[in-house]
Amino acid sequence: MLNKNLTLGEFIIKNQASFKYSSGELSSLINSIRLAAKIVNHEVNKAGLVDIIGETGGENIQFERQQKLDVYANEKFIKTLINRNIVCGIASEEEDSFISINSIDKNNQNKYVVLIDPLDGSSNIDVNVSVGTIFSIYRRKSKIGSEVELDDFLQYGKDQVAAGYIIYGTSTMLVYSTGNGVNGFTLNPAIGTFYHSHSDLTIPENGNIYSINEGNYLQFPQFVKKYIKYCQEEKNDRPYTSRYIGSLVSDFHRNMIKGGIFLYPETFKNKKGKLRLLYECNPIAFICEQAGGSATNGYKNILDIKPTSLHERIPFYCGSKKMIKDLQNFL
Ligand code: P6P
Repeated sequence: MLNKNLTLGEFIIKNQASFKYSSGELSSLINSIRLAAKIVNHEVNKAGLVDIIGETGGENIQFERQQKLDVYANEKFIKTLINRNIVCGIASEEEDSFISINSIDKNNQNKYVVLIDPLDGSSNIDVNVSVGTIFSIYRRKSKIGSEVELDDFLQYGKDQVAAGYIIYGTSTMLVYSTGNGVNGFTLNPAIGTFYHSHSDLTIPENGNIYSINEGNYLQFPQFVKKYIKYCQEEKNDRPYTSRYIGSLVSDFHRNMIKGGIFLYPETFKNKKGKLRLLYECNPIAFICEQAGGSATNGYKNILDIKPTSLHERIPFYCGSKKMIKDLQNFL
C-alpha cells in the first residue's frame, strides 16, 4: 500500500528487517547515497547558471571527454561514501581503478562495496536533457578487515545486494531495489526530502516502445535489424513507436513505467557494445528483473555474466519480457 507521506528514511527503517542482511549498514549506505543525490541534484538543477557545464578538458579511462558535472558528481559520491565510513571499497566509472578504504582507515570492518556511474548521460547536460546516477552494491568476497581486491568488484550481477538509480529529470527520483521488488522516491526540492511515490514498480509484460540509436542501423547485427523492421511493419492493433533520449536511466525508466525495450547492440565503433557491464548493465538489469522484466546481451541473462574487467562493455537489451522474447526470436 503506497503512503506518499512516507519518506525514504522511514521506508528504509520500516523495511530493514525484511532485508536478509539487515545489519543497518545497508540502510546507512542507501542513506548516504540519498545525501549525495541531493547534493548532485542541486548542482544539476542549476547547471545552466554556474560555470559547471562544459568540459574539463580531461578524459576518463574510456577516453571520453569528461564534463565538469561528471567530475563533480564523482567527487561528491566518493567523498560521501568515505565520510560515512560504511563501505570497504568503491569503484567508479570515472576512475581507472577501485578505491580501497582500508588504505585510508586501517580499522575498516565494513562488508559492502559500491560501484557507481556518478553521472550517466552527461553529454546531455549542455542541452538540458535528463541525466542519472547508477549504483550497485555487493557484499565483499575477501576477508573483512583486509584490503579489498579486484574480485570483490568483478561479481555476477545476480549477487548484487542492492542496485538503483537517481534520475535528474522533470523531477528527481531515486529508484532502488534490495531484492524485494522496486520502489521509487520523488524529491520534494522545497524541503529536500524524498517521498515514497512509486510502490512495487512493475514493468508491463509487453509494450510498444522501442529505444535504440537508429543512426547506427547499418552496423547492427542481423537479428536486431530484423526486430526493428518487425516493429516498423504495419500492425493492426499495435503500431510501435520509437523513443530514444540517449540517457540510459531516462530511457529505461520510461520503459519500466510504460512498457518497452531498450537496445544497445555492438557497433563498428564499440565492437563489444558501448554500455558498461558493471556500472550500467548489471544495476539496470537487477532492477529490470526485480520489476518483472528481462535483460540480456542477446544470448545470456546479464546477471549471469561473469565480469572479467572493471570497465568491460557488452551489448545490452532490457525491458518488457515479451518484447525481449520477440527480439530473441530473430536470433
Ligand atoms: P549513443 C550516455 O553516454 C550513455 O552511456 C547512456 O546513458 C546512453 O544510453 C548511451 O550512452 C547513448 O549512446 O551512442 O546513442 O549516444
